[in-house]
Amino acid sequence: MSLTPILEETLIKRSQQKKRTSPLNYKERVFVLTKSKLTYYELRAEKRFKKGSVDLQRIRCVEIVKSSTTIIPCQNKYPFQVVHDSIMLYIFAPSNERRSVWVQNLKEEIKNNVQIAAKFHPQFWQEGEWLCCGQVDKLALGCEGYNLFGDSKSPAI
Ligand code: 4IP
Ligand code: ZN
Repeated sequence: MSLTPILEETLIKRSQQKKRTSPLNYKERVFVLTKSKLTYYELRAEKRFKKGSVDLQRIRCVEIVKSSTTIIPCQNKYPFQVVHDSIMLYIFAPSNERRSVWVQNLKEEIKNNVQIAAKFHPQFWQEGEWLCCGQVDKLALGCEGYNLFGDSKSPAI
């Protein structure tokens, strides 16, 4: 049952740059959300090859990325962030509507996580700084309070 996909869609991701030497690039991947994981696959010759996976329990924040003043160098222009451990996974949706669907569904699945962030960065980590607050430490504490269901489009009940 937990393997049944909640959402499945081809989106674009930015490389997570887990190592200092990791390249910065953007890849089209098939994302699959289940009750336990967010997994992404490369699609080649109509076959799926798993490239990575995030345990939902490890996610600390899911939110849209405010990017009105940023150039987005890939086709999809509606970014959202999935912060897991100390890693930022930036995913780009093709429309505001699809982004909202992903963000709302992910938030629903992580709402009982123990380690939800108290603060987050509303803009990108880019070229060695946080565009929101100018901090130059990738691990710097977020500069804005994080409310899992505090979004004005979906007020807390
Ligand atoms: C890779 O670049 C891909 O972008 C990987 O994404 C990404 O891993 C790697 O980041 C990055 O080095 P190359 O294909 O040019 O090698 P994908 O796994 O979707 O193919 P992530 O962790 O983002 O999946 P690092 O940080 O793992 O090196
Ligand atoms: Zn910030």
